[in-house]
Amino acid sequence: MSVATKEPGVRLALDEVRALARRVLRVAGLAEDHVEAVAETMVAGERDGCASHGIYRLLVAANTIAKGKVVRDAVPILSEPAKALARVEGGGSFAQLAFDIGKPALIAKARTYGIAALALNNVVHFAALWPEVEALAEEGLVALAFTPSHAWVAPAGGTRPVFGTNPIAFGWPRPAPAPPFVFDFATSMVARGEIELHRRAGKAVPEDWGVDAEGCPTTDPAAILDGAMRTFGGHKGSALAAMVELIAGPLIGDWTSAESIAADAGAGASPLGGELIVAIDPAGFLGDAVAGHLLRAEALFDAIEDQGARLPSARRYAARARSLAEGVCIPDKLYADILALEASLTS
Ligand code: NDP
Ligand code: PYC
Repeated sequence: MSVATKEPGVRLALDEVRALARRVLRVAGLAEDHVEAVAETMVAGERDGCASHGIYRLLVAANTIAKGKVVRDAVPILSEPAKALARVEGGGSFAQLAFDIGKPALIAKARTYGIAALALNNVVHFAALWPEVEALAEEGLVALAFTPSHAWVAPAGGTRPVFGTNPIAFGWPRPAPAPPFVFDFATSMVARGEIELHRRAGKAVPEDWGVDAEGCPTTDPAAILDGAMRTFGGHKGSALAAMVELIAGPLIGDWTSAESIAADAGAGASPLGGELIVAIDPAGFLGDAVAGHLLRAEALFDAIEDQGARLPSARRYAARARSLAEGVCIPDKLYADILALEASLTS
């Protein structure tokens, strides 16, 4: 669905993308440990062809920093609310370093207890969730991740924003050499970042993506950004969006999307709140029989692919292979905007 990849652009090696991201985040004033963690998530997005959560997010993160809506040097604090639970208090920082700090504890607890959960609290979230569930699946764990955002999305049957774009991500470990089975999608028709990219490119969007401020269907991305997005799958996506609000909001003592956007007070910064990540060790139920049962899962994947359908993340893994070999193409306008941002922050 990306619009940006079809535009004329500048080809960069991934190391050049990484260097650019680090430079901009540094001059924006982010502490070095956050610079590295945040840059990696943007490089991963760009590498995997996820334009709405790739290097474009430099503009979003820099705006959030400039608006004073992220703590640039917060030290995330890890704690253990219960044996199988870990929590990282992010202190208002971006979520990436908080996840990096909580991940080892989550993995260890899942291996000890069979199932464990990690809450990230008080973190600013602008990123995709697949890097996190993929990393856990690479450790042999089944993983789920959820986060609310800002209230931009109307419930099915309504026209006023209540929910965030509230992504749900899932990761399943597969025998080598297959990469993990991963899906990660917003519970809105598309991520908001995709609508922002259409607005930047001056392109209309499908009519079912959202409504304008009067509640009328529109194909104008700017009107939807001022109005309300729609959930995917009608009442089903709406219920899933509500679930994400609940389990990654009140359940972990953190904000709903409505509370996050109220605190933003029109600044246009990225959402502040929580994230819930659940990890399950297949050996908890299966013991020594894990390998046999994981092979049965392979039959399911074969049955999908054998009829010409593709697995979620297949496009992403193919993009990754291409990017590792050839680098990535950054749209001219985006590249110019990032360089202009860097220059403005440096002067
Ligand atoms: P998409 O609709 O682009 O894709 C969602 C998922 O569906 C991906 O796993 C994708 O795999 C898979 N998929 C797409 N088409 C097919 C197909 N034809 N067959 C099988 N699988 C398919 O995602 P969204 O726009 O909903 O979300 C994009 C990103 O935005 C997500 O990574 C999400 O985490 C992020 N986001 C983050 C938020 C936050 O608050 N932090 C809020 C909302 C979204 P593939 O990648 O291989 O195409
Ligand atoms: O694209 O909807 C989105 C989004 C919200 C926060 C991060 N990405």
